Amino acid sequence: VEASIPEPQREAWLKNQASGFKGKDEFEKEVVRHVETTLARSMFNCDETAAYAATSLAFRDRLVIEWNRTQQRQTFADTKRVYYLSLEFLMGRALDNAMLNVGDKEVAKSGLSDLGFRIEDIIQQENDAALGNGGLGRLAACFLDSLASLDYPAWGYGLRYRYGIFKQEIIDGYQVEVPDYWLDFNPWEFPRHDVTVDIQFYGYVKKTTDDSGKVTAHWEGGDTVRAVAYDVPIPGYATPATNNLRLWSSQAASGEFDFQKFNSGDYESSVADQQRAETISAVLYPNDNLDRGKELRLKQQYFWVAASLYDIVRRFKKSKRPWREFPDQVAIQLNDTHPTLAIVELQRILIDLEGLDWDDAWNIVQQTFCYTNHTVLPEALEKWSVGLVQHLLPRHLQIIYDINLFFLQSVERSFPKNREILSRVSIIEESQPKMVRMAYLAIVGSHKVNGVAELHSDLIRTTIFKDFVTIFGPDKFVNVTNGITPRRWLHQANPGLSDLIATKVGGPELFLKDLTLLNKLELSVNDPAFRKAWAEVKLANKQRLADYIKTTTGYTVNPIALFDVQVKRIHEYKRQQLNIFGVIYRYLKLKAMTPEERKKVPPRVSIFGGKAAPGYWMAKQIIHLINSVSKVVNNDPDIGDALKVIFIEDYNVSKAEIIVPASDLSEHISTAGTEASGTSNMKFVLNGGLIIGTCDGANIEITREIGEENIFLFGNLAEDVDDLRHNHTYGDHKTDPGLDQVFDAIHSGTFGSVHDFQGMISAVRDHGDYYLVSDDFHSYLETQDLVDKSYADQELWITKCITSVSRMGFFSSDRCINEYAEMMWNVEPLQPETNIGTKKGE
Ligand code: CR6
Repeated sequence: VEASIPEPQREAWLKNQASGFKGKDEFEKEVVRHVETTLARSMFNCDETAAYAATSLAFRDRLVIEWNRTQQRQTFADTKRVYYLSLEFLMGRALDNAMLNVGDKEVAKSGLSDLGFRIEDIIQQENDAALGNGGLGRLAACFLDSLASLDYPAWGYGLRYRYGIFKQEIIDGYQVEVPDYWLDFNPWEFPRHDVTVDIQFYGYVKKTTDDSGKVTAHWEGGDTVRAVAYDVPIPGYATPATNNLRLWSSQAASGEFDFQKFNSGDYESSVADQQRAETISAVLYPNDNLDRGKELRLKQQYFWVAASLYDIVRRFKKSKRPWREFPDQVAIQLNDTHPTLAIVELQRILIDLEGLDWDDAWNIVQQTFCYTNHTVLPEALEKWSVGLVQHLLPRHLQIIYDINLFFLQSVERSFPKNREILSRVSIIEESQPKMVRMAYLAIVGSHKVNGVAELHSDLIRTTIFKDFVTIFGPDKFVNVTNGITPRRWLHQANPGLSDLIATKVGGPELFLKDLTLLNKLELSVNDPAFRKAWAEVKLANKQRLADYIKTTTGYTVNPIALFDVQVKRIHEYKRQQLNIFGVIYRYLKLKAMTPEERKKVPPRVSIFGGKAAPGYWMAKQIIHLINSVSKVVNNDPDIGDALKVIFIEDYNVSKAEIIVPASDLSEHISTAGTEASGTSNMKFVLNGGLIIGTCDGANIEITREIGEENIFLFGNLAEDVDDLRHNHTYGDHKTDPGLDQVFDAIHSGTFGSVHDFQGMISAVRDHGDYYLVSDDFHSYLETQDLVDKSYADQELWITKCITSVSRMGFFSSDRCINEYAEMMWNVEPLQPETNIGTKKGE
């Protein structure tokens, strides 16, 4: 706005403004231009990497124009914006998504073919942007897609990790972690060397009193690290709207090195300072649903939160509005408790730097923030030691104590003589050492708190946050069931199915923008041609996965077999151990059969994939067992096609795009009450696969939508879990006899040294079976038998699949984002037609 071109010269700009490709020729011209000029290559040395680079740059040019226009439009319209603060954005690849959202994939396909390349190979060249662990990070990515597709003025804020989630290699059956250096060439980011914020750490607090007696705190001394913005355009689908994801990178505040140290010969320490600063955004912590309390992690959190808030506040201040209007212009969503310090930082800015009274400031803070809780697992609830916060952020600790004091005083007024409740809800846990409970701070500083599926939202209201419901009333706690973007998870991952659906519901631009239109499919459920085409699409997807398995593992799997898939982070609560124990049981049964009997058994391929946190010993044991079973079963000549066990290495977003469309059955079998929502369950059903699952997370709402007859539910209910656990410890609990057989086989060395798997067995037999594997084992096996019988009736199976897909409209992340917008953020879309970008003088 400041460097606006004067009116008389704008003519020249408008005349020369770039727009989209006008057909294939222009696309080709752009690719060749980028190869020859940007990359300085030619047709004599243009490999697939170069072709990927040039294609991406050609598309990027298009995105950038709409991106700039969108930002201008939002600035001029001066409406409320949403800021989605997330430490994780598991974006996957960008090129395919850009082509589809912009709508020129066909142009690119034939253009690339003219130039001598296959579009599939070009797409494969891109590294995944894997800046997340699992569901939470992918949810953030789906939300960005929906926010842009629905024209909401929204920004994402995150960290630009130099290393994303590690790459997993399987060596001798064990997980080995390899660093993911993904940035060698990333055309999708724009460094903004002019957008920097200096972030302070450590130091001390000084208080001054002015003539009127007003006390002001000053945070002084300590270290400074510079945050540099990197912007990533987020194109909406079938709209020109292109939002911004701003990722912060850390660097030394003093420039490249400390020249004084350098000149005085202390070269090493000047480089060390620089490296220390860069460490902050160097690596994503690889833990899913686990809080480790490491100092560097807290530094990451404050670095990112402080830079983002500075940016948001700077943007607001340009509007010259009074502070009380801040919540009318700004909604900030906290994705889990990771950004909770933003609450404290905004309060600090308002009282220490802007001079507002505590109460006025706090009112603004509460009206600005909303918090999403993603777990009830105690080991995942963030706590920071008071000592660490004091050391790193001395002023913030004081503010946290004040927030807590005023909060507890208000609780005391409402619940006099109730000492118990005060200690239960205190933001400071009076333990040794004292801890700051981040979830409580997030609740107190927000005006809405949401869970991510109905069961989960009920659980947080009645268990971990029960007292807060009593204090604030029930309206503060809402449910927004998670969703997924159908653009990536149907259209991009499964073009065959998307095209087939389009023939029945009227074009992708319709149902990909309103997924409830899928319900029209139900009219075609008995149409023989449609059913046949449906089955062909599934088979082709299975063939594609079979080919992938062949090239990556060497094993041949039969695409006619039932593909039974469990891909997700490896976790005891997700119970991959239940699955692999079930597989072993099946194997033992097959071994006991005659060859004739075996021939009648419906063939199955059990497919696993997922990463274990590097320090999670039990999860690594599970991976090792799966791989050991795989080796034995797949090489057993008695078994043949009846059973194959596959572990797919390095599961990530791009692999999910191959795996999900190929599944017949997917497993979502967490101990009831532990999986907050799950989102891959939605992806699998949307792609025409059925689910075997527990009554947990979003499985319950999937059942409500698609009908009980279309899902294979089993196992104990969340409400019974506590009693069952109690019984393990105090009752006479016996391991399930089927499971005993499995353990005996492991003990006898069938899958290698028992020693390697003893921990998994002991967890069930000797340590209280916390995840109820034994309690659910029988019901799991019975339900798997039912699956076999159902799959044998292919006609009925296909009916179930088509019916389920037709009823999945609810699970679009568009529905989800509209719910957030209405219930929590109070923001409206800004339609591109209201382009007032030519307003004079601005
Ligand atoms: N691990 C939940 O466990 C949920 C996602 C997104 C998780 C999972 O059930 O679908 O969040 N929780 O809401 C956390 O990361 C804390 C996850 O991905």
